[in-house]
Amino acid sequence: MSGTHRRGFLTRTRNAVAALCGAASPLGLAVADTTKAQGAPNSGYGSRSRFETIRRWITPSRFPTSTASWTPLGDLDGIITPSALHYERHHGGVPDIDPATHELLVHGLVDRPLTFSLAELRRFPVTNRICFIECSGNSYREWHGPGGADVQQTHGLTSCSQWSGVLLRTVLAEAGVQADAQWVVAEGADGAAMTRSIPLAKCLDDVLLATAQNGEALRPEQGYPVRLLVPGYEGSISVKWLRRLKLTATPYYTREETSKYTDLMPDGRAREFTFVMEAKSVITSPSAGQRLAGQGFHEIRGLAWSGRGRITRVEVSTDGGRNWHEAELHGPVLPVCHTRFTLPWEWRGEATQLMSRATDETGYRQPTREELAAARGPHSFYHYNAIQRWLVGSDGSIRNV
Ligand SMILES: Nc1nc2c(c(=O)[nH]1)N[C@H]1C(S)=C(S)[C@@H](COP(=O)(O)O)O[C@H]1N2
Ligand SMILES: [Mo]
Repeated sequence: MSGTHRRGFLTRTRNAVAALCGAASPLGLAVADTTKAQGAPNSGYGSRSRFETIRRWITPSRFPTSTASWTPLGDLDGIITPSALHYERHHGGVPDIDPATHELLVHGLVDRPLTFSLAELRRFPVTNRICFIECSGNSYREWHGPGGADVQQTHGLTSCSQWSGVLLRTVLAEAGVQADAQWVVAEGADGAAMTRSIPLAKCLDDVLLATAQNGEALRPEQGYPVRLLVPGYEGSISVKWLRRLKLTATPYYTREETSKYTDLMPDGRAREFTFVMEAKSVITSPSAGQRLAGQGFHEIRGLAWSGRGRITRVEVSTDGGRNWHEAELHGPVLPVCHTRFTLPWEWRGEATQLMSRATDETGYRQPTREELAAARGPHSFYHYNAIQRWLVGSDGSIRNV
């Protein structure tokens, strides 16, 4: 008996050695099984399995260079968005920029106007930061009732990456900021020449000139070869394909901060420069468009984030908001970063509603749709961060309500 066992073990060991060493094993143990097909050879740059098909959903538009594509949040784990699935928002398409000739101009109210090549930018000390970017238009359809068919279409204009680059304050110090400078006007090198004004204080705090995303050079869609990363502010401020920074005494009131990216209030006045993305959360699974496989145990999984800092608490309701349970936050819990939460749930086949609400370190708690609508009125488009409800049917189907 024990002999058989040992022979079994040895055979397995021999097979393992053969698998590792191939036919020409120096130990002489292995005889390669030449009837088995060899796998694919090594590759210089990886790709996903051909069986994996999840994709960004692209908003149908007559203007394919001025639309958005959405991160499939319901199909992803963890907090890092794969670069190939980072959401995209372009106002004039993706430019094709040669980093060897690209330059960044810093001028205006500075002692020394300067231009920087990419090679020069890369000589500065590097800062790495895991941080989300969210378009202020994320969830815009939800202002007027359930809009998106699934969590990708309701919440997919937020993505989270590790960004690397030089702190803007380091580069500004090289140019010498003059005393009357209060704003920095940033301009992109794309067809839209996207231009936004940013308070100087923020630029001297934590704004990055990002050249890398998740360890490698930025994707062209994310602003290659250099973009602004303005942590916690609405995505449009993080100007991609950055070519110019002008220091000024006042904001520029560009098209993107007058006709766009302002919020019309009930009294007819518009909120402008509404930079910060307030705390928000969503259950990514089970979520609209998915179906519960059966009664019994399900893990509720979701994401929470806040432009003001860390998420301190996420509560989940599995009965339409009557009772709330403390969800578990999975580390790392970083400021201005997607944060994973989970809650175990036993489904007994009842029709119900799933909801989550986030609180951040300032004490701010995500509002209900009714609270948000009361505060902002009926004309809002941007900055929708209300609690999301998923309706679970007794057949296990899930819909946005
Ligand atoms: N130059 C330039 N920068 C830009 C844009 C643009 O169209 N051109 N879009 C902005 C908007 S509206 C958002 S939400 C973010 C999107 O960044 P992403 O495409 O990397 O997700 O980039 C911002 N920066
Ligand atoms: Mo945006």
